Amino acid sequence: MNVPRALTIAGSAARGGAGIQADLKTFQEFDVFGVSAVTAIVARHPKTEQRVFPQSLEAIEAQLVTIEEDIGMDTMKTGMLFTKEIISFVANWISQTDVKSVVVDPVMIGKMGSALLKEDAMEAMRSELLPLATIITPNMPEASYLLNNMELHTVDDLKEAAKRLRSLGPKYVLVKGGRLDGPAVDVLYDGEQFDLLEAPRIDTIHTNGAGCTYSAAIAAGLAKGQEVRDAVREAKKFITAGIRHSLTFKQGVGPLYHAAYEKYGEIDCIVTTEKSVEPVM
Ligand code: PXL
Repeated sequence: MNVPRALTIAGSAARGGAGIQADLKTFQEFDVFGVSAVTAIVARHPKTEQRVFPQSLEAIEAQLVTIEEDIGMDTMKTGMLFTKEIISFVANWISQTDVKSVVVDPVMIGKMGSALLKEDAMEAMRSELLPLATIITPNMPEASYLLNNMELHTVDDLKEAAKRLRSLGPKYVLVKGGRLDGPAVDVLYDGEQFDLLEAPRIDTIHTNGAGCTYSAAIAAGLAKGQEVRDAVREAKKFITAGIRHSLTFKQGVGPLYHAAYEKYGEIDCIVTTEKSVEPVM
């Protein structure tokens, strides 16, 4: 028997709500077989205060070769890559595979405050990884950093950011408006059309892993053969349900609940479409 397969190359989040753990839980919810390559372990040591434990390129390569030889993949996503060396290595590996689609979540800072991308890695992300992406999924701070600190406040700003990010090479750009005032409006852009995906704002701070889960849900849809636009719409509903029913355990920002979409059903998400009007040259 066979089911669609999805690979995540990302960090391990010991708290269980984000990173590799979020990705694999999400793949499972969509009945997609998940495989993983861990780039770094995120957990805080009580004495040394160290929060990120990167893996060697050798360990990352071993995981990727094992997956390629034994399982294969229909689609893949990247999450926390941490260093420019890991980004270059992963970008080079992707360009030599025949994977059908690549979701790049340009992870930079975790909701628990850990720096998940080194400052000197931004350029490698921009020039080596983004051009290989079928879709990139930055939140507002990530979009801003990628665009040299562009100010983002309104949906129109997100649309402008999506246009500029698309000129860096990805086929689709999804700029997520989780930090807007008012409803959570995300902007999807493919060079011709903007889709605005609007979900009600849920009043909670417990959204750890929302970004990882969103991009993993998109990857799961793509693994199953969905079009990008359809995969994004379903993923938006999936994370909105997960945030609405987010979990609170002992301390810190709680994770969203990956089983919520399946368990509690659909959440309304309004999609509006606008053609992009380019100035005539
Ligand atoms: O949500 C961003 C994120 C991504 N990857 C890893 C993380 C986090 C946040 O905690 O730990 C590994």
